[in-house]
Amino acid sequence: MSKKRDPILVTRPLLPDLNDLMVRLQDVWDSKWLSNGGHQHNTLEQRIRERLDVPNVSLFSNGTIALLVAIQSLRLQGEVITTPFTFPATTHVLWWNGVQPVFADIDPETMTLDPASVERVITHRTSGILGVHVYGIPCDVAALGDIADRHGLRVIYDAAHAFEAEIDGVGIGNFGDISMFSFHPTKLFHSGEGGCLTYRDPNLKARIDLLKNFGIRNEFEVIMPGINGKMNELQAALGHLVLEIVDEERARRLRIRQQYERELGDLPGLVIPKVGPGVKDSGQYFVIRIKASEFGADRDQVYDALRSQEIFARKYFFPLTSDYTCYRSLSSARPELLPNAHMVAGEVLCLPYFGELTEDNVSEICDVIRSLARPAAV
Ligand code: T4K
Repeated sequence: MSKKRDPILVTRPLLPDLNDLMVRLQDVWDSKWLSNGGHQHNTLEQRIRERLDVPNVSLFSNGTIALLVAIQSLRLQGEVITTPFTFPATTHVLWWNGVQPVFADIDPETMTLDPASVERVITHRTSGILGVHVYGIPCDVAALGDIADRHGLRVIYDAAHAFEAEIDGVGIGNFGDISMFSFHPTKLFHSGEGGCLTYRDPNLKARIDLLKNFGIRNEFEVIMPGINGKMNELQAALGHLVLEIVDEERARRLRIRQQYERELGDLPGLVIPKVGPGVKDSGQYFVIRIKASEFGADRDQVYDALRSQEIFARKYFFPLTSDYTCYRSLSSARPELLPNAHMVAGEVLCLPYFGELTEDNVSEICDVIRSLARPAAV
């Protein structure tokens, strides 16, 4: 009897050889230096700066704290315009900074902030725009930059999904005032937990690095109300090793993407979003959109059918953050103001996407999905 396969999860972390990690950890042990800007941290920061092709980087213990510090470092106040189609962290960091999130709608194709919708909700209290390059699909950085210039606003990008994405050959971390990348284990590049900020203004480096270390200038001076956001040496040691195998993993994922596209691309009502011309795909997610009336089943039915076969796709990002109990009383959270975001959140499904998936795994996933499509399309 053939052995039952393991459940298929949406992702699995990229793991380097454990022996290589032991070698790095031996160095950490010998140094007796575990955090607060050690050798592993400092050298990883330099390597990430080169890989992302950005002028300045600060590493963090996770992406959420990094984003929290980004908002604090620019002293954003009042209201910040943001997308509801995201992970909770994006909206929560505004609240933790005492800033009111103001939701704008998304573009129905790119699923990122719609610049026209952003412009409509600007008030005299608006201090910034917080966009998300969701699934590594870039925001309309030119239009958002233009709006920011005309209204004197700062722009922060949540680039949690966009490690090494590029727009026309330019690293995506170069747009806006600050960008945040997440290095959580569910991310293509990770350091166990971790994240970073990238920014063009070199003057921000000192402030950001103080903010992530309690605002401590020296033994006797604390000059601002900072927090503890430091990446430690164990995280950084792992990050060094994962960085070496990211390219191979991305190549494996892009092959898996091609197989998905071959096996699902002809189904009416099943849309496979793409990053757009001139954009380098980060390889973070493989997402489909189910247009129920054309496809013959809705997204939830597809999710449930996969689940019944122990295939755990995820509905990233449903529900919208504007629908959370803590935000839904905000006037900008009214569903009638966010029609595209509601439509998209009801259609998206992230399929399993990581290099260890076999061709048979992908075919099995596609067969389940095809079995739900309207008979004429099969
Ligand atoms: N902004 C955006 C747009 C984000 O998407 C995120 C994080 C952030 C900000 C915040 O960045 P961080 O502070 O996290 O650096 C996961 C991740 O925890 C989260 O980092 C990520 N976005 C989000 C999209 O996905 P959950 O709640 O879905 O995680 P969980 O535990 O359900 O895991 C997802 C799958 O990964 C499971 O099928 C199991 C698998 N997995 C997970 C872990 C942690 C593993 O195989 N191994 C593991 O170690 O949030």
